[in-house]
Amino acid sequence: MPFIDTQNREVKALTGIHLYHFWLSSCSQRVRMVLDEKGLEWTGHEIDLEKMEHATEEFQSINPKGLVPAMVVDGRVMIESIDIIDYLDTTYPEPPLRPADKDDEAEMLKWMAGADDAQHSLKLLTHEFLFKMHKMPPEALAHLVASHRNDELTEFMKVWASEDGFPRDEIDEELKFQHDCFVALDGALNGRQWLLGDRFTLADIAWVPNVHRLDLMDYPLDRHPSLLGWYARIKERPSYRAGVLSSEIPPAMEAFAAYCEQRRAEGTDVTRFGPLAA
Ligand SMILES: N[C@@H](CCC(=O)N[C@@H](CS)C(=O)NCC(=O)O)C(=O)O
Repeated sequence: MPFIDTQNREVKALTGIHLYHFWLSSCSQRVRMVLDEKGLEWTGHEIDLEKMEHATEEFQSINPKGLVPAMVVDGRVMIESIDIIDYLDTTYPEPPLRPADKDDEAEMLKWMAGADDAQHSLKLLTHEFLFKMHKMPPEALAHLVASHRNDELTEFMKVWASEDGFPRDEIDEELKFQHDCFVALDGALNGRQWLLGDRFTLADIAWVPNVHRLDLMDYPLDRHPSLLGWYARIKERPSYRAGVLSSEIPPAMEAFAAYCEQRRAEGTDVTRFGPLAA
């Protein structure tokens, strides 16, 4: 299993399952859902990305990439949400969140890798269509650049915080990427309850935070009816409530909705970009 080394003595001394996470992080949401599906006891450590707690020396000594989530099991650190949920399902097999058939399991792993590949696109669209209402102040950017060692993240933030923000063609491209993913998901879900058929699996859990995020941006999910039906079924699951909804902060959700409304009025909402504009 892909545990990584840490020199953090306090973390090495932890017992049980500990999750370093953030309420809005899609990668944290999928881990919280699996923990709930499995009925596991865990201790949460909130890493507030808005307050840049992921840029502290302490957090970077746990996850050298400075990203959430990071899970610690009996003093051993694991990062990467897809690896974490796979580990949880193999280590705590009841109830199973994978198909019994090996070919189906390979298909499930492909869907999970696809959800992970969509992370950059999801991040860019989130910053454009939800977070842009609060432009990052120069001093906050300077602090992040000075203290965070993940160059990919700091370069991304520099473009986002710049006067021009993300170039239009990049936004178009990332929306096309998400749209193509949704077309593929919609096709796979046609006539099926879950991505792998009758059994709810890690593939469904890997994807639902991404769909939820696009939903927050007011993406017209009704263009993908089978995906929309699947999303409605997942929303009924207690693990969705526990892993996604229960940690949402109402004023933040209202602010996102108001910003989407503002962009709709300005004619700059998601439906004006990429394939959605066609
Ligand atoms: N592939 C990683 C991606 C982790 C990641 O990108 N986490 C995001 C939240 S979902 C993060 O920490 N972002 C920091 C930031 O946006 O400043 C995983 O699946 O765990």
